[in-house]
Formats: sequence, structure tokens, C-alpha cells
Amino acid sequence: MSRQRKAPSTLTKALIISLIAFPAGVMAQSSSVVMISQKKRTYAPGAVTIKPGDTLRVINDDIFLHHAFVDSEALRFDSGSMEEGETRDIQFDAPGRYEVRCAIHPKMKLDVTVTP
Ligand SMILES: [Cu+2]
Repeated sequence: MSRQRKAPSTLTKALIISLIAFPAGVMAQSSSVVMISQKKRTYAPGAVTIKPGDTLRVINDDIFLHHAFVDSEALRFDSGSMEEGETRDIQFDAPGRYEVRCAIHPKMKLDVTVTP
């Protein structure tokens, strides 16, 4: 009996493993949501650097229609028309450089760098 009491139970082992693994797991899986404003026919900020898995949340802060699209090999995204106050989330999974444009205002450009 005494030998059984000294051996850690499966539950105890699982708790110990969880406590050790949890902080590393949180760091590896953390992803961010970065706000991007469409204002006065520009993206603000105009350039952003993010990590794989991060999301850009684009909001139309103008009183007229905008749009947001990405057309690259790694990612194709089309927001459709975005009215005042509307948001769209664009998640970037693959490292690389991207451009987010607006089909309504050709000069609008957001440079996105996704670092490995
Ligand atoms: Cu626009």
C-alpha cells in the first residue's frame, strides 16, 4: 500500500505536465487582431507587420462605401461592399508580403508583411 501512495497518480502527472506546458502553448498559439481604418480614402495605418495567424480587422470609418480585397497566390479575399461602420476580418496564415486594396478607390493600398 505504501508503495502505491508514493507513486504519483495519473491525474497528478497530467496536472504537472499541464502546468509546465501551458505557458509555452499560450505563446505558440497567441494571435492578434489588428485594427485597420479606412478613412479619407486611405488605409490607416498604411503598412503593418504581423505574424502568421494574425487577423486584420478592417473598418470603414468613412461615410461612403469602401471595399477590401487581397489577390495573391497565398490568399484571396473579397470583402464585398462595405458601408459606413462595417468591419471585415482578414486572417493571414502564410508568411509573405501582401497588398490589401479597395476596388472602389484604386489608390487605397495597405502593405502587409507576415513574418515567419
Ligand atoms: Cu475605398
